[in-house]
Amino acid sequence: MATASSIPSQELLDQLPKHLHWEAYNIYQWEGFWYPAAVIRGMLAFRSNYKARCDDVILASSLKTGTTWLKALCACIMDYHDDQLSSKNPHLVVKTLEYEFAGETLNPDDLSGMPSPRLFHTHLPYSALPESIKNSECKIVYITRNPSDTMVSGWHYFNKILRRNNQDPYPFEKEYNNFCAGVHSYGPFFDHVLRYWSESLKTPNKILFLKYEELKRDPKGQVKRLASFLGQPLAGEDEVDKVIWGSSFERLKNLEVNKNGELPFGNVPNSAFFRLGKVGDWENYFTAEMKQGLDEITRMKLEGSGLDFES
Ligand code: PAP
Repeated sequence: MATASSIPSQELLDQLPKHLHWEAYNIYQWEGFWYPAAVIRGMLAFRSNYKARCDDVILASSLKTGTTWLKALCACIMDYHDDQLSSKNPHLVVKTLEYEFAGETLNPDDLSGMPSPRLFHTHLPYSALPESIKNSECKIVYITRNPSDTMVSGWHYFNKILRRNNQDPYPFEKEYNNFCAGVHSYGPFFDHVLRYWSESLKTPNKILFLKYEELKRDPKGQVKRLASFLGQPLAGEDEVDKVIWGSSFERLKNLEVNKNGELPFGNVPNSAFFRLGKVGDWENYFTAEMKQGLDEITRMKLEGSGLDFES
């Protein structure tokens, strides 16, 4: 198996466009998207080693758009009688593949020995997925969120994990500018979203496109849609309600397992994934000019795509 430790070399990384993320570490532009070095290494190992099965389910998202929620929802739907979420953070129940490959915690035997259907996640853009995921019959579920709330959520998250020792918060305006310029981990946000959107229009039986705000507004309708897409239609309203409660922010945030401890990859506190869980928090942070600016970028980027966001 190609390991993630040495490829690409630091020498090669040094030739790429780079940006100092949050005064903490470099992110590099690779094939149009920005990543930390470890993620590039994990992505390359993932691409050369992952063999999709036709019944795999791959969840996909850019950062802070509802990943934790989608992992929990799918774990509830696909593992209905075994509530793993009560004792494990959703990110340990459904692993993010490029992180696993970066940490070399997955080997071919682990992967090939897993029973079907396998459920995984990736933050990678569509263009960076392994060919076997694109070409097999496996399913992809993508979740996105309005860009203003995504940006605010990311600012809180990185303050929590990168500014730990009573440091001042990272300037909000700087993060806003980076987000608008597309220079952030797994960015540009709009390129990430639009490619999955257009692929979902071309192959709706392969890619389901979900929005955080729609899940909030119509959880029953969206959960039924998700379960049917996964080939696991829920038997009745009770089952739908159980999935909604089992994966809910209110439940997960208050579980001991999510109040304490850290994830192994990046030493991220489990609690960092559960902050507010609402639509529209941007209003508490954006100036009128900021909202107007990001709305204008959103309008230009989405023009003609048929995609829109609620905020
Ligand atoms: P990730 O990409 O790093 O995995 P992700 O889960 O996409 O993060 O985003 C975290 C956001 O989802 C947080 O939003 P906030 O900062 O605006 O509060 C988090 O609170 C929210 N979140 C986590 N779990 C749930 C859930 N079960 N239901 C609704 N929102 C959730």
